Amino acid sequence: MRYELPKLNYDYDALEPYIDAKTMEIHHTKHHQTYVDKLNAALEKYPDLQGRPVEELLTDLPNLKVEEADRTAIKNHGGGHFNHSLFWKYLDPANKKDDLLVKEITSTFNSIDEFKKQFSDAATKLFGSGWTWLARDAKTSKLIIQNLPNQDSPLMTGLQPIFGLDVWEHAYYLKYQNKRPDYVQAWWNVLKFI
Ligand code: MN3
Repeated sequence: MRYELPKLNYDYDALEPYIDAKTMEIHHTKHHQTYVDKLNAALEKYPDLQGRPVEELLTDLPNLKVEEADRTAIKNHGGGHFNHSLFWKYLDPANKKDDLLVKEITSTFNSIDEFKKQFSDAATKLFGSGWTWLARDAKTSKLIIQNLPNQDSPLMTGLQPIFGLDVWEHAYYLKYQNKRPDYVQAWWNVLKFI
């Protein structure tokens, strides 16, 4: 089974003016497609791994019986495929507020505003390319804000991702150029969960 680019439930211009249609189209059809293609290519030698959910590959990454160069490719492109699939899902304009999550965030970070401040701060300070995540520690079930480089996923660190913000320049440069903080602030308007 080959991995496929997931369809979006909304149009590329649905997140305007916060995320522009051109960025959405390139991000989905070029960047995400490339992660999918390269993940498929990395697994060509390993038919037994091809049908596995990408979450499993990432969680199990250190134990996969693969060559080291292929492990790196699975990490980068499997991570890219998984992270972006999640990213599109929670930007769906049809999403409803998740009251339970709002409650949990409020009790962990004191208020939604304080949470947004800490998350935005982390996303703004992340050096280079990567993602800022809200994740859950499976052992303590605590919520954590986590910065990770490249296409690393919280799954690789034993955490369960809830949502993340892509701060690679390809996610915002067309509209926001070097102004990452403006993109981070705009993104809260299209995240419908909280
Ligand atoms: Mn991206």
